[in-house]
Amino acid sequence: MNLYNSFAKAFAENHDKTALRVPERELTLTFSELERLSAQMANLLLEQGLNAGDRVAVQVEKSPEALALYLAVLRAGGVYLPLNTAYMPDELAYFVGNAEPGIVVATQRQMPVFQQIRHDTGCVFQMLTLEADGGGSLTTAAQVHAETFASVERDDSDIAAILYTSGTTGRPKGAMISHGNLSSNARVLGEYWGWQKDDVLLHALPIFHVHGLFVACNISLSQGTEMIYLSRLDIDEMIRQLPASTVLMGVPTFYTRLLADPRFDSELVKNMRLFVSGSAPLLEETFAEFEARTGHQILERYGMTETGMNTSNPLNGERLPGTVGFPLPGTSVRIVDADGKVLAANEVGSLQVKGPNVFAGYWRMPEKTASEFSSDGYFITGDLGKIDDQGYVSIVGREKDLIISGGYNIYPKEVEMVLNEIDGVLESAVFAFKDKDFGEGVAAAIVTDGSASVTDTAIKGICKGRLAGYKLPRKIVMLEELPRNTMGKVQKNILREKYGS
Ligand code: MCA
Ligand code: AMP
Repeated sequence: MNLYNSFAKAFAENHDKTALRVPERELTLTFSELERLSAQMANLLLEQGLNAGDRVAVQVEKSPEALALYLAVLRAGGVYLPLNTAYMPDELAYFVGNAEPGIVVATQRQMPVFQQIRHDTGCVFQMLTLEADGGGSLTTAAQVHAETFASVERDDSDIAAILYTSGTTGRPKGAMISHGNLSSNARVLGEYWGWQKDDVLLHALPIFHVHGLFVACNISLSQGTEMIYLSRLDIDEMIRQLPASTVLMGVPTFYTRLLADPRFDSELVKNMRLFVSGSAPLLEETFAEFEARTGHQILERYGMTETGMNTSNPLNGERLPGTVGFPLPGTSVRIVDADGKVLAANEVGSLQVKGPNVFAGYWRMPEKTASEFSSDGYFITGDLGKIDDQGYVSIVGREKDLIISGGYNIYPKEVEMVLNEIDGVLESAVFAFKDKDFGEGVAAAIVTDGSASVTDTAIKGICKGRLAGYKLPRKIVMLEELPRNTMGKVQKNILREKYGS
């Protein structure tokens, strides 16, 4: 069924309860207000010509209205396509050209960019604006519409959202995520993490990725519980709000930044029930320091855009640092060797998953989809893992060439493609360096033709206009040549060893 219907049930039971508290705007929104606002927006989307299955691309700041828009798209039977606010025009042009949305919602500032994209791609779409303060043509036009809306019928297998993830080829793929994927994952996580009626989630993640939207918001919405909704990670605000919260979800950077603040102590978190970490590896030292400071063990879980959440450390049993816990109920996880043979406990191999959480495939890429599934229907995650004899899963590395910085994924190929186009750059290799704040950062080794104009600053300046901020190389090393093996393949492990710390 339509994912929204599982939220609607919780909304009906919690009509007058606070759904969102937004300290920065001194605003609260009840579940009935959220329902009415999303109904008005859903009516507007239909008036704008949205048909079931049409994509609605959204590049907006985090706001309660942005969350209502997500609900409106679900209710209207559309496909929600959230876009990171950091994406630059070239990146956006690819997503829009590929997904062909019927409607684009963005800030007024971005309108010229989308107008240009409409012109260049020939893609026909309506445009609406939404600002961080909730203003814009979307909310103004929605106001005149009815406050009720009967959700468009959708099956579990119908697509609710497309989220772009990049790839080793540098060409992003749209992961098609179904209503069934999202409702099953939200239900399983709510149960596994012992969600309670009076839980209050402190929400400081962006809502254009799986973690902030499909884990954090979907659980709270389907359980009818309150969110303290911050526009971004602001440690001062978080410290003000922690005493009123019971659950926090974050990437490891959230926890290292909290620990760096002397005000963060056990007294501040005495109301807290659960701290969840994911999207990137949590260092064992962070787990230990956190426990020593607060008495709480961070619960680490593991997921992917294509699969939602796959595994989690237990709520009540032992949370083992350095592991991502057990497969979630209904999800099967296995470790296989290069021939697809299932490996014994503690052996390291390719991690594969199967279950109702696993996505429907890549948008308009049937061959790519087929190549990422085993013949018996397991999704090949590209992560290297092992399962110990108690069943705890650990992620020990990656088969894919991927950098994860502060929870954002960067595929080196995307950055190399931009670097290689710069006049005077002969070749480049992008790799991770260790970063205290973000876990990993983007480094680039560059071979130039010797021109004086190809400086560190010039390269960074050119990249800035072409790539989202978090993808920019922050460390550049100029080399005479790249280290290669006898097959001619660049040895990134050597670059990481020499320049990666
Ligand atoms: C911001 N900057 C970054 C990052 N974020 N650089 C590298 N890595 C980053 N993650 C840069 C900006 O471009 C800017 O550069 C400068 O840092 C300050 O930007 P600002 O926005 O103020 O940064 P911040 O507020 O300190 O943000 C850091 C952050 C944020 C809180 C760690 O990146 C964040 O919220 N990350 C969470 C990402 C996330 O939700 N991932 C889940 C993906 P300049 O100064 O040069 O302009 S879903 C997923 O992975 C799976 C499914 C899963 O398992 O969850
Ligand atoms: P994304 O493409 O943003 O969905 O990122 C998914 C990838 O993030 C996974 O394939 C893993 O490599 C990584 N990841 C997510 N959670 C964890 C975790 N708890 N520990 C280690 N890696 C993780």
